Amino acid sequence: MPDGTPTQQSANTLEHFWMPFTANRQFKADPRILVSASGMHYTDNQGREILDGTSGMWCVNAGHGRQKIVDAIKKQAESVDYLPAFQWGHPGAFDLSSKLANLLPGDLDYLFYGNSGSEAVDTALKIALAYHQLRGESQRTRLIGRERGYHGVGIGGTSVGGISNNRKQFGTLLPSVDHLPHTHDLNEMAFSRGQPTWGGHLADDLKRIVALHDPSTIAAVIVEPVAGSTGVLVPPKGYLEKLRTLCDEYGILLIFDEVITGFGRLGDPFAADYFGIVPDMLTMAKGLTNATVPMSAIAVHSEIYDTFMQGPPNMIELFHGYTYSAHPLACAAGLATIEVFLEDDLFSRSKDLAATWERALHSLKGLPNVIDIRNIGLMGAVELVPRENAPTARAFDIYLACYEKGLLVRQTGDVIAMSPPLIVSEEQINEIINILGDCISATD
Ligand code: PXG
Repeated sequence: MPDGTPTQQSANTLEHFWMPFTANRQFKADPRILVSASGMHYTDNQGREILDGTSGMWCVNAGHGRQKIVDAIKKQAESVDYLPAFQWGHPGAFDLSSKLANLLPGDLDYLFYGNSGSEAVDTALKIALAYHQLRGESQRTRLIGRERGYHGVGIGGTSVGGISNNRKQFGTLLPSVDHLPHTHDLNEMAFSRGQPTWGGHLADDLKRIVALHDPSTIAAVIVEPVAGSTGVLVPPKGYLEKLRTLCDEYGILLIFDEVITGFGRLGDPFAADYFGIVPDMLTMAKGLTNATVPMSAIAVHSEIYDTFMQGPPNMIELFHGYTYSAHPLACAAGLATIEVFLEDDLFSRSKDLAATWERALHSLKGLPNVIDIRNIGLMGAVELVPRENAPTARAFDIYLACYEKGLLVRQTGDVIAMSPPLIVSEEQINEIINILGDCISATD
């Protein structure tokens, strides 16, 4: 309506919400509406319980409706709801930063905040460019991502990302970007358990990129330690180690995008701990607040922070930030999330469950159309043969069938991906795998 008054007709329609990364018309013809969540389960608007096999979207790592986090958010909203993020501080922001610095490996001691993984990635890329400029190497402007990488939907993250559907609608994107090859090869690594033994040499492709562009033009390499969105691509043995060595050799910053792998997904606070490799910057989001309040963070090496702290002390050092950077509600949620993780030993829980998860997942080998199963920590994926002339349709049908049977999984391409909350029980792992197995068997 021109005057903005909702009509009777539109009040209850699904029409006006333009849903993200969703086939809007298909969804609105047959909607799936979730109305509440607790622990390991959602409840839909028909009153059915849905077992959460994906922690929402890789983010509700401590399980739904954690009272301590809810209470902390409430308390914060009642004391300071908001304050200017630039030139003002509140205790929660400093407290959360100190706690994260303690939790993070190596000298990743300084935290900058955004509200989403996408903002964290674009922030990290901008910090990389500014860092080199401050050091007198302003020609280092090239950013290296990886095929099948997902780094959110900002213009920077889309540019370094390696998913063609996410790129093709948006023109040329950033100009100075190149991509490493992805690390997945079904001929060499199908049904690997944990890290594949083949493929470490693929990191050497960075030498080719460096030879083409010259190292003096490259600012940063960004990778997900384990690629999540494109279907749990586990890094081959030796791959991340080699990337670290090459980046050091060429003066290139290494950024780990831990938006999915952070906060206990692999059985350590971060994948950097799990693999024993410390990047120069690390992005996190999702599990940071158990997904209750949007928040992301970029952890930087102290040497990077110190490089920015050289000019006159009254000058702003980094012309970057968001209205909601370190939002008080998000900081309260982040602090309470860390407490819940420590109280319930959730940072290491994936390690305890990884063998059970791996065994259960790989029991699906041999089911119709299954061409790969892969896992690490509490992440797992089952890849299916695409239907002729209908790529992704089989996995989508399986995804819908799982929902009908009360299980939430993720579908990406012809892959079903899973990442249950870290509070999952062994019985629930079996339930997830049994439902998924039944749905795979029942789908043509
Ligand atoms: N980096 C990584 C590694 C991610 O996985 C982002 C950045 C962007 O985060 P935001 O908060 O801007 O969405 C992500 C997000 C899926 C799925 O099903 C994955 C993500 C988001 C939505 C769905 O795989 N990852």
